[in-house]
Amino acid sequence: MKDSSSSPKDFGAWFTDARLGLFIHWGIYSLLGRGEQVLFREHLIPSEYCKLADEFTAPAFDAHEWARMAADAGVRYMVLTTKHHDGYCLFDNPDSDYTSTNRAAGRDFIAEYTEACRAAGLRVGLYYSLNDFTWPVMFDGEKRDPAEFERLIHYTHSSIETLCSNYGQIDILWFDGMWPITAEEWRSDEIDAMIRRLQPNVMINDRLHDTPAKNPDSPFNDGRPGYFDTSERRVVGSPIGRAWEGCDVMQHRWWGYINHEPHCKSPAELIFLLGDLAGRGGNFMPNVGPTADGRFPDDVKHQLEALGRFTRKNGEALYGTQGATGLFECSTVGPLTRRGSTLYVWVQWWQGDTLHLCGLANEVLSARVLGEDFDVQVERRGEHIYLGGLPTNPPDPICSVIALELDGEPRAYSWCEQKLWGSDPTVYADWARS
Ligand code: JFZ
Repeated sequence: MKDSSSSPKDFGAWFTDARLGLFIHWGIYSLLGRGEQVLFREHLIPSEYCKLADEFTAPAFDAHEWARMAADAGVRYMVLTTKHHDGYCLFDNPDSDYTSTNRAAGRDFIAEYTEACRAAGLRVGLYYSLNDFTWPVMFDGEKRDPAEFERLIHYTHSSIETLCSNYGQIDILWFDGMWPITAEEWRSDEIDAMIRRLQPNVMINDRLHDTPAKNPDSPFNDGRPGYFDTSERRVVGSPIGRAWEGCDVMQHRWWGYINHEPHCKSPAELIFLLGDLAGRGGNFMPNVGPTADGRFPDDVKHQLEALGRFTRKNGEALYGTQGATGLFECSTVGPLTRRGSTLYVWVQWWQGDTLHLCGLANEVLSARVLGEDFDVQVERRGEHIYLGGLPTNPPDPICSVIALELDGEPRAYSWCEQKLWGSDPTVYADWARS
């Protein structure tokens, strides 16, 4: 896939165009079925926990099957854990023997994963946790043992250099686990410079560097392209023009495999999250916690199949669009995305044979329901637009998208340009007197 970041203005354009990724948390913790943080939260004995590496053989792991299911779901990039907080490496790390190549599995899972992503036309993302529970000095702090602390920092730099050198083009580096060490102690700016030397076009998330408040001068915070914000399990949008991504679990709480998960997100919840994020100009990256033997749980397969049905029918309203929900917040039917003079209305709450919109100042030249072939009548009465000729019941049980071809870029009436319940209540006074 040609990299579109040939010039600074295009840097990372593929990322915001992609809109849908897939996060995968997989490791020896999957054997226990109690999530990815079980070692730390259940205070297991690390020297005992590490022996799981001699049971983790993943006989059913097939990276091409993972990539196929993701691509069929309409996913454009994947991010797989290369090492989580527990320190187990899913790649051939010459600085550690606690790896999938040196222990029972005897395989370089990251090599297989990156090759399968590219074969499926997916962008390659790698998650790396800076902190590592196999290094007690992480908790002691530098003062207790400066030499050991420096060895941890060197190990971290060297491991990231291995990932950036030995696995071809990497499109996303998703860092995590800065706590309890600071970006200055990790020497994050040196890590950044090394990454940019080896992978100049990679997108780096917001957990390698300090926040703008802590360090306004860091590469991440000076507005240069190649970075994105991560909003986790809550939708906190970033300023227009800043790449950002909301990630969330497809099950209920944990990112790693759970033996008995009574509440997996429904297809509707996932599609509503996708629309909410896309409508705000963000990406959505739902997460899978595969079983220890390497399979996606059946619930996840059903969720991915539902995402695939939706993206095949409505991809035009998702990929390469900009958020438009904030354009005029009086839409009661669902989020909005836009591309040029086309406005996409993601109708989550169907209104019947006529749909009413208010606040859009454009002339609507035509309207169509994506994936359907019936005609939609358009009528304007003052500030109100009525789309008629629709079926009484929604064409899609979860979300039906209506594309409005406009006389130009979508624009709102002045009274609804501000945020709803906005700063100037007088804009509503004439309406209240009508
Ligand atoms: C971290 C990990 O601890 C977790 O296991 C998982 O890998 C997740 C993707 O990342 O958890 C976080 C990190 C940051 C926030 C919340 C959970 N945060 O900033 O709100």
